[in-house]
Amino acid sequence: MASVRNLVVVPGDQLSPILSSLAVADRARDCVLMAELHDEATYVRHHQKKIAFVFSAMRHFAEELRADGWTVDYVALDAPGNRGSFTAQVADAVARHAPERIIVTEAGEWRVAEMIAGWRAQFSLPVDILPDTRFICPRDDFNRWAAGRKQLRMEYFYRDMRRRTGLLMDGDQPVGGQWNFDAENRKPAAATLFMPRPRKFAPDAITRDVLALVAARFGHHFGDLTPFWFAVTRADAEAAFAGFVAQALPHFGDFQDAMLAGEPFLCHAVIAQYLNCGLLDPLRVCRQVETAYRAGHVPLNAAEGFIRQIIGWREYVRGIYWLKMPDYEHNNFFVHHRPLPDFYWTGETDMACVRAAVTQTREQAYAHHIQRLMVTGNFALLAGVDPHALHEWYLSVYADAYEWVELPNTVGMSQFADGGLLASKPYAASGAYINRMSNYCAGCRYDVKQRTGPRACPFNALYWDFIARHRARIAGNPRMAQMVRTYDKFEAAEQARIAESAANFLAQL
Ligand code: FAD
Ligand code: DLZ
Ligand code: SF4
Repeated sequence: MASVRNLVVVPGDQLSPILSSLAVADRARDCVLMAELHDEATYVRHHQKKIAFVFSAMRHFAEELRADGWTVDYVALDAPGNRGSFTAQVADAVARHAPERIIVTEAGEWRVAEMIAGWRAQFSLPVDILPDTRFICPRDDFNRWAAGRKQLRMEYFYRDMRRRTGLLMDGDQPVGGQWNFDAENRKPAAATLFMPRPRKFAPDAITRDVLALVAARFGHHFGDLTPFWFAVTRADAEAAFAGFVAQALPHFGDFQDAMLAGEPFLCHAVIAQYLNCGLLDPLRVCRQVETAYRAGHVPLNAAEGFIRQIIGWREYVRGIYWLKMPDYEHNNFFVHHRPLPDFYWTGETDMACVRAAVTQTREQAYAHHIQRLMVTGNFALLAGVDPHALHEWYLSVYADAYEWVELPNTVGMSQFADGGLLASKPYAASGAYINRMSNYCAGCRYDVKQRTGPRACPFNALYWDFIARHRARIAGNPRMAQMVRTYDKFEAAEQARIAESAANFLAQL
């Protein structure tokens, strides 16, 4: 091949035509490198659907770029000589194309950023690492916002993002006179609710090839590969999002925290996998939601709730990740070391709520936020599971999982392993919460009303045992102190029954 001026490296989570690396490149003289990598599919054993989704979306994006006049050097997983890592593939591409310079948009994950940091010395070439402008808050801006603050609360960061983007603002005031309408949200859903469904897409020839490849190479990984219905092109991801806005968004706020047996998606958008690999643009989807609100199609609590998840939580956890890595992943405030129970992989447990979350995770590579936070996350916290083992599980099993977003959600929000940097209190709850927000308990072998004994919901004794075990660590937290006082009022015999029930349950895990 003729030598090219610049080699533009595009990883599998940067499938956006507006990418900063492409913006500075010249399609007439530069070459884009994309590679399906064994190392990236296996650094944790990703769900089969996730690997198929990423590979197929990459292949479709390469087609999109070629149609747009770019030269793309695309290395498929089974291409002869594919050495399986970013650095090895870049080395081979440098040998093939003899570029003058490498250009890359900053990596989404610390691990990959470390590899890229070594390229300048390794290849004796200039390497331009450009900011990822798909995020609304540049990393430096987040660091400046965080500097000197004792507590990094999302709500204040979110208000700044509203002002910065102008989303749902009337001048310098929030639309509706309030920043946050969560008080109107959090309703349990009834089984009779009209249930929107995420738009599903039949695999085309490219996806069918990928499915065969993934079955052959990664068939031993967790998760069902088929039926495969994710969008793998920008156009289809946008159609899926338009379907959400029309059908589910009006109820998004109301039922955001609800769970229903047999309904994995409820009124959620099911778009994180598209946002995180670049098929959808975060700011653009928020603007579409604002337009739907201003046109009177969706209520304010739904529009505000949705926009907060994206310009608030999504941007905020990314800021925390880059502020605190690499140490953040090893936080373990409660000193929890229990291995992850097997039923996180098999779904074989009598706890109906956990079984439902794990089963749909295996089938769909998806569970919504409350299932992740208040079922699998909550159980792990109460049972004292090692937060790092849990982190690797969440990173493996969801189609939308990338470390920059998964890690702060797991270590910070779900496990409180950072001691409260991210969350104001541990998201620990007894079975009563799950019973209030779902209909799982009605079909469970355990009794959610019983606190102790062999038929009692395990979340109950584990919850009070968690309070007792960690009282020294949590009593100073104003939002937990009340629970410590309640525990203290239990009779000694009840406290002993709680300890015994929890110990019996944990012993048979
Ligand atoms: P919706 O509920 O419809 O929300 C819309 C969008 O808002 C999402 O697509 C997502 O982009 C954003 N969003 C919502 N909540 C969060 C949040 N807490 N942090 C960041 N963005 C948010 N999200 C990921 O994208 N990848 C992950 O690997 C991931 N791991 C998680 C692990 C745990 C333990 C927990 C508690 C949450 C995790 N989340 C993760 C956040 C959230 O659960 C998912 O973004 C959401 O369930 C994706 O489904 P959805 O697209 O239907 O979201
Ligand atoms: C998640 C993922 C997977 C499964 N496979 C690839 C791949 O083959 N090639 C690639 O370029 N990227 C892949 N990715 C995304 C990366 O693992 C990683 O999450 C991002 O590059 C963020 O730094
Ligand atoms: Fe889950 Fe307990 Fe309800 Fe069973 S009774 S579904 S274990 S909360």
